[in-house]
Amino acid sequence: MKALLLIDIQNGFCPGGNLPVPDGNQVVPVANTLIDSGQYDLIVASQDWHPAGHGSFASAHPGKKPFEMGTLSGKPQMMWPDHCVQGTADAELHPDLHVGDIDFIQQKGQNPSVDSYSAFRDNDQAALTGLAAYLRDKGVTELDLCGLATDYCVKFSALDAVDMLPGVNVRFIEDASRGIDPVGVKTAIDEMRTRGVTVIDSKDALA
Ligand code: VGL
Ligand code: ZN
Repeated sequence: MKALLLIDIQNGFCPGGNLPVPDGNQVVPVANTLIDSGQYDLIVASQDWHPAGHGSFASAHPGKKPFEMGTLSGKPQMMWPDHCVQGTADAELHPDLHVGDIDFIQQKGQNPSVDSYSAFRDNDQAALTGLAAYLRDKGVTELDLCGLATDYCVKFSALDAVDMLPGVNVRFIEDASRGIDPVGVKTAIDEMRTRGVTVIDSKDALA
């Protein structure tokens, strides 16, 4: 059972959004090719889905500016611009993404007092989203993932997939992903590789 996991391909992370990833929109045609390829038995997307005033927003911390470090529930936390607020256009999946072929959407980041980069669990690892159980129940043995942003939500989701889905072959599709910071992207890819994630391009996934 082979699954594709599309991470946070949302307006908010594309140019024009509130937390734009450079060239984030360029993952959409590649993701669509993967969706349409017939290679996958199951297609899942994650959706960053914050309440207004979420604790990861700089605006919730007087004196803090976006992209500074701050704290949230006593732990270091990157201060983000307000983004992907529930029910806003910023939180919608990209309008060109072939959403009609997505089997399940896993929302995350609803708890205002903890961030959730991973589609599998909150950053403090206390609360699970349920995605690991869902994929296990479906009998997934191979998981390809891609999307936005490589150095945050894609990386943390890939590492959690390795940890929480023992025996599942996890692959990161590099050309179907974009990151926030070029140095962070390089480090993230090295870390994924070291932890057992296979790094591929979409042509490898389609072969
Ligand atoms: C993300 C920062 C904050 C992501 C989500 O999708 O990579 N990054 N929220
Ligand atoms: Zn977020």
